[in-house]
Amino acid sequence: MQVEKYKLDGFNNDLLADHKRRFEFVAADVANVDDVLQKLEAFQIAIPSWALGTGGTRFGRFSGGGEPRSLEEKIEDVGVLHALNKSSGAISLHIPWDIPQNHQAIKTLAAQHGLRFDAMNSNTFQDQAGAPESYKFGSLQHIDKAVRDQAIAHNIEVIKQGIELGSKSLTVWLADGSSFPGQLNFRGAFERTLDSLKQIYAALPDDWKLYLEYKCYEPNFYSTTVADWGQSLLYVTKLGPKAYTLVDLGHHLPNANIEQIVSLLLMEGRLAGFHFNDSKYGDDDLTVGSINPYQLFLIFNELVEGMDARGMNHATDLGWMIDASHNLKDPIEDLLQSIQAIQIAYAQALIVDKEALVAAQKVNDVALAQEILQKAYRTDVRALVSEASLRAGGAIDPIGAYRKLQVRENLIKERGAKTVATGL
Ligand code: LRH
Ligand code: MN
Ligand code: MN
Repeated sequence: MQVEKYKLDGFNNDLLADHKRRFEFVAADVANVDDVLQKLEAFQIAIPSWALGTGGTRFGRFSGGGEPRSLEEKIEDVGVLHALNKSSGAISLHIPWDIPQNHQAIKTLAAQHGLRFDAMNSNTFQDQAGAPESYKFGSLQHIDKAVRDQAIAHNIEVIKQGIELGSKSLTVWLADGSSFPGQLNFRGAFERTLDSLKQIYAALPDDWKLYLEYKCYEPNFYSTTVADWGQSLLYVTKLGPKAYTLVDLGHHLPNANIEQIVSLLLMEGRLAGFHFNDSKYGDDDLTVGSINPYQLFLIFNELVEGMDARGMNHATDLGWMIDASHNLKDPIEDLLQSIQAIQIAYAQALIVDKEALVAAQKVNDVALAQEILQKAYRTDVRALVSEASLRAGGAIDPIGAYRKLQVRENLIKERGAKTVATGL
């Protein structure tokens, strides 16, 4: 399934007059509009291969039709997303949910869709068929060296797969921990995990990064061996300059001040990047911006401020990825909504009057500082996001185009109504 350009152009033409009116209205109020548009165009967010099928819960999974049945079809789906919004130019693979058979062919297919391979994700939280050792009591932390060695070898294998595909980073997320007091010696678990991570780190090519993702709980319910940003930072500092802390928005205890965490990790030069999603209760993996868009804006406000302070390139110096998958929605529509929410928050952060904010902070004008942030947050920047997409060759309204062009209907025709994507 390809999004045909002439059909997309036709769709855009119908919306153009209305879009122009809305764009000019907001652009009149934005001093740095060209800069904002350029930055929005450059900003690409990777799509995880596991989000292209309908997500499930442990109580069931209700498959949608036309789900991708192979890695090739997942790449095609990300190609559809990217054709529609020109902002999804990368795919992130989870090994062994995705096992590339012919790396060159997979690379060529991705390139045909304008995609590159983002971070590779290893998986030592599920037992694999035929594997001699079990991860029931952990992987890199395991008391038994044979289990640790198997998990280390798996991570090194994932790096090798990534090298073949042109990826430049490995994301390690560990389910390791304990579910009952007394089960684990915390210090022992930390030391063994660090030792295992050191062996993986030693196999990283020079131009690669290791992203260590933290999560406060689940699947373990008493302790997690990389539970929060402090613990991740401790590991990565001990590992070396190629190791960074990855922030998944759903991996914090309720009400955590994620924007402050982001600011300090950036300050230390240890922020790897993000797994974007939203949540109300736990690691809900809901559509980005669907529950707390103000928090997302505040995070982007810290990102823009902190990256500019360090002279970083917004588009390329951190890893940007979605980690959401849903049970009820069409996965492609869900991802289009997530990308748009990220772009909105980013655009709003770009239009914050930074000089005025610094001046307000200097004189402790608390009310004014809040006004300055909220002025940006309350600006309807959707026409800026649409304009960036249009200029890059995408749709003014990606979800509208997806529906009008009947993409899902076509995918069902091609793949069948009862397909089940591989993955979580
Ligand atoms: C863990 C996690 C991690 C995994 C993904 C499937 O909750 O966020 O990033 O790789 O989910
Ligand atoms: Mn994640
Ligand atoms: Mn998660």
